[in-house]
Amino acid sequence: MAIEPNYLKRRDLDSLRAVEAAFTSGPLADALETAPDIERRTGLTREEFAGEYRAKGRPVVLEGYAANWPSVRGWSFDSLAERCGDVPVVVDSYSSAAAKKTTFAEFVTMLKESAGTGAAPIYLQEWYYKTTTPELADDMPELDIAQYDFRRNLYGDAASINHQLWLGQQGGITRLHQDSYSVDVLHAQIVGEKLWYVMGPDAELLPGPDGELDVQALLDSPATQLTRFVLKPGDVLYLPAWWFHRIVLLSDSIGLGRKALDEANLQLHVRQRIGELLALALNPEELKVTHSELFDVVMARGRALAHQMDIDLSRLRQ
Ligand SMILES: O=C(O)CCC(=O)C(=O)O
Repeated sequence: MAIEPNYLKRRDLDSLRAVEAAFTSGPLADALETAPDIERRTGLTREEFAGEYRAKGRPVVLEGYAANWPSVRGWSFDSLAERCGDVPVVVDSYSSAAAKKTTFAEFVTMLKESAGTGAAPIYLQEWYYKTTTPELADDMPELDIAQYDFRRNLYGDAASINHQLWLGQQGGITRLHQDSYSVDVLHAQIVGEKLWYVMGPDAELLPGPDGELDVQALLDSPATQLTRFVLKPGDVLYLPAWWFHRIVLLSDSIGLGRKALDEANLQLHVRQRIGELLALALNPEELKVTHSELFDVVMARGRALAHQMDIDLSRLRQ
């Protein structure tokens, strides 16, 4: 098995913990206090977005771009619990030790009961709500700036548009990662506020000569391009493919992970999808060990994709 030298890209639990530790104390944590804000724009047209940001691979926050969405105007945890209380969900799915199957109503009750108790914050991450509650999508109209998403051509509209919700409690964290399958991040903030830490796609955290992680070399490298910024309700973030991001919930928060595949990344996307499916089919036992925190998440993603593409998993040929 090849060992990934860059700790920012490793998915084993010890490496994930080492990177988290670097974010919470030491030189990286100090540098984050004064890291610059991301570029922010208001009133950007679709053409300006495409020419000034997407074509140049420049991250940007489009302030208030989704401010008129019904979800931004009207959603709360309680109103969602009324609409989809019986729906089964897996909370804390990004942690194999904490993951718990429950219902949406129970998740909201857990949030209320644990608030202020000092218990670990609860996070419903990467929720594929469309497999159970597709009507919620009506409150999150398609973004015109996301029309370039080539996944439409590959998988059809149902499988590509507005499908991941992230709902969690103040203090919840999504660890540093790059998105899978070479997709761009388009993230719309719906309720509450989130703090994002972002690094460029070529950022590297490697062990130094003493064997300890060389955080100073990460900070000194121009490739790191560290930024930190807050997303507020109605804001839409664009991060080109492979940019690293880590998220901290500043309040109870709901966000939509839109994602979009640039046609320029199509070949890589398809190779990564096929690679993942072959690894899952042919080597699941090893993956459960090497990717303990990701295995069930990847299976849930696969099930959601199959559902949305109407694929019958009991047949080899459709
Ligand atoms: O909001 C979060 O906690 C994570 C969102 C994310 O990683 C994404 O949309 O790509």
